[in-house]
Amino acid sequence: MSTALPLLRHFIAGEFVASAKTFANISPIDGRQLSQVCEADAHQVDQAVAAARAAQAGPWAAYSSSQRADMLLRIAQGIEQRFEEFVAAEVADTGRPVHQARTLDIARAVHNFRTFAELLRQSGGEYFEMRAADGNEVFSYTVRKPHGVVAIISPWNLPLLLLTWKVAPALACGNSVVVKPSEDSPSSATLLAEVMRDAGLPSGVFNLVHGFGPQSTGEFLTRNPDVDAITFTGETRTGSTIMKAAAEGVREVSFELGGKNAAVVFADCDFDAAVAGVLRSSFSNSGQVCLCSERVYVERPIYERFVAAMAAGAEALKIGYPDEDGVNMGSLISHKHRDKVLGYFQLARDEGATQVTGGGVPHFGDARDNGAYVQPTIWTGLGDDARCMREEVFGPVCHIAPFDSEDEVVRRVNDCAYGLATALWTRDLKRAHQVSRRFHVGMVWVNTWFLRDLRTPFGGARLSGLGREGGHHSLDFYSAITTICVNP
Ligand code: NAD
Ligand code: 6OD
Repeated sequence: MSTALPLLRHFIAGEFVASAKTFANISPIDGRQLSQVCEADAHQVDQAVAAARAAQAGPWAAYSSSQRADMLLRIAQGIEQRFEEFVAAEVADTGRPVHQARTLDIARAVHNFRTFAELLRQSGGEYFEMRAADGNEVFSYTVRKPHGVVAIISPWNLPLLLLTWKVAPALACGNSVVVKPSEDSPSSATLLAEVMRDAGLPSGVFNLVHGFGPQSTGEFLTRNPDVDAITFTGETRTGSTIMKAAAEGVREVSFELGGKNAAVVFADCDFDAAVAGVLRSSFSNSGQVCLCSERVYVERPIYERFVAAMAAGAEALKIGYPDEDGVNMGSLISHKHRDKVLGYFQLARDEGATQVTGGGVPHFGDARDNGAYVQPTIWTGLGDDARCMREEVFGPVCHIAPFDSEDEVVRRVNDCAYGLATALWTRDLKRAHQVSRRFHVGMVWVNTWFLRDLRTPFGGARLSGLGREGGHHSLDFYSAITTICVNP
């Protein structure tokens, strides 16, 4: 007896609606089809934007900032109440270990709503006094207003975490949103729409449209002239395309894009902590985190020992089913992405890399052989100009190279088109402070990685992005500020 697959629908003006056109959502765990997903056409995208516009100017505009903060807390609570459903949805779509979905992805989604509720309550305007030419004491102050309709386009690598990181501050500032999650991870966003409805968010404030990017839902959304601001996380090339669309109408944009991040390990580091840290920063989420370290530079006196320890650590990582005991790594997001990663494995060999470990596809002898797995992989021996040293792979892979001086490693790290993050491992904190500010990146970690206080600014330099979100930087992006000058 065959069971009908779930149909994931759009959420427009407070209703779940279907499309004539659909596509298959395939789990990368074992190649099983999870659901059929609707693909929004241009008309449905326009309806979502119109619903967002009407709700923003209507019922949502009547909410005070304190009422909006209460709403964010209800949404956080709604996710918590269905926590395990969100975990299951995220795991099935992406293949990540269950413990990661619990402790990082879904936990952070809850935290995103709570943090921006709190920030909203604490945020205020600016106030200045000056004496005018006639001797009068005039004062100026600022007020924040929503932009109106914000389009949020998100990737598949940390689906709910990255989506809610933008939805929470956008709603906090009084905007309505139209969100388009990645076609490769549509499930948790659909659950989020149910949570929004059940939390009592006015219809039309949160709209969800599923589909692809070019010549599909994503492009229709960015081209809609009634969208006031666009926030996007994804590939640099896509960001560039979206920027062209946003130029029409001079719309606000915020971009979190690709990276080719470095880890720098000085000889005075806590060796075991550095090995554990770089294993994490290279292989977490199967290397599919924009902040992952694909270039590792190690000071020469500890280079050979470090490479050996990394190889042993990578070989000890357990790849498997998301709910297996002790599993460290799941699958990649899709077979298409695996083909891209395997293409880089081959390119590295062609470019003359020494493959220290990995480089292939694990064999399981069960349904996982239909999944999208690759081995954690370490290369050495590539020159800094190799394509594998310059292009983002976005898989569980790093290249380890030796260095001899601080100036040399700063120059090599900065010789990169991207500028997202660098991780530094040293016991010398004076040096850490001095070196950190020399990197042309948005974020430097010292003796840690991916530790994020949501109040801090987040974003990239160069091809890694435009603008900053996080804390009041998010409130700044998601609101328009008016200055009012009063001569009393
Ligand atoms: P992607 O750019 O292919 O897709 C991201 C989203 O954009 C998807 O929803 C997709 O459907 C949509 N899209 C694609 N083309 C579009 C178009 N022409 N118009 C409108 N929408 C379009 O990226 P991806 O493969 O989903 O994600 C991986 C990339 O994201 C990596 O490069 C990674 O570094 C980057 N990333 C960056 C950050 C960061 O914070 N800087 C965070 C996560 C991921
Ligand atoms: O921690 C965050 O809020 C954030 N934006 C992380 C980005 C991870 C990239 O894959």
